[in-house]
Amino acid sequence: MPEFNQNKLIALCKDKRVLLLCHENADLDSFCSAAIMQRFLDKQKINSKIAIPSHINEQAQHLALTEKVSFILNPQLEEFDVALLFDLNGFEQLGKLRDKFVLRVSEEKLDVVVFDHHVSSKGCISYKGNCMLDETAVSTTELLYNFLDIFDNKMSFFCCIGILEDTGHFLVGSARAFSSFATCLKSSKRTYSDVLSFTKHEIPDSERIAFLKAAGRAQIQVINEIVVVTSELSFYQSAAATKLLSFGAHIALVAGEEKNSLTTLSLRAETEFKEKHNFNLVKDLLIPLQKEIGGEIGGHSGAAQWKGKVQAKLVLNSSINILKKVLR
Ligand SMILES: [Mn+2]
Repeated sequence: MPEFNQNKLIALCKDKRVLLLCHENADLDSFCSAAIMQRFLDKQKINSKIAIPSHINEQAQHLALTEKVSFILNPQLEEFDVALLFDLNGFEQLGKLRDKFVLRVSEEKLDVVVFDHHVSSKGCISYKGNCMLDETAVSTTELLYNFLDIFDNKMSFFCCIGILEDTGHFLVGSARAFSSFATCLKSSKRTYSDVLSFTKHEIPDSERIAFLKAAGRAQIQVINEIVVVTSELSFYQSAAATKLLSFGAHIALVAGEEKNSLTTLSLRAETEFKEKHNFNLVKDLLIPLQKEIGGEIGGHSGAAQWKGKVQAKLVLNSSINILKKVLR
């Protein structure tokens, strides 16, 4: 991969129409990353627009309103020369924008730079190889903190929010992540409770009921002393998988079919188990699963997702069969 750095980024964006694009259903990490980049580019006298394909999640929207960061929905791609992508490295996460985006890129009318911290088997999706991918960063905001050499108060505050959100309030972490967080919190001139207030998650009743249903439907398998739980839900698969870990599973798999018979499988692996067994949900389970039944995959070693048009039961069966081989 050719080396990409801050100077190349500035040269690429200078006097261009720059789009800062979050993934569909933009979350705090993706949105805060775009906001950090906008402030950095402002200081270089480069104008940019933050955009989201069609939906922003509740927490990111709250942050946008409170911190007065404006954004647009469904951007017109013809109006931009450069697109910087945050927290994604796959066109499938662009929602409705995907086809037009792929077209503009293939016609070489849109230069793309990717900033992402997810585990990826894709390499770089930018045709010029302009990618900043670091799967050791706990959030895309932390990746930007390492990448950019100018970081003001507000950028530091946004960095903290991305780190706290994507580590699930430090359920996962690294010495570097704690250090980045501490440094950024200090330079943000804000308090820890300010950061916490943006990452709070109110649980709606529908989600509470979904958790209880997931627990009720749980199927427990012990593979070589490793507790694997599977369950089925049409919504809230990822939150339910996290809950099943807290009930005692080492690995939790929750699958469900939504409309258009599209199935989502959310996977979680407990940190201690993962480290002891050097286990990685993407490399050890999702990549073999994709080879077997297709679909689209993404995520990290301890939290990942599969999407495709295969029945939930079949997806769970295939996953268990792969785990039986891997965990021996
Ligand atoms: Mn992220």
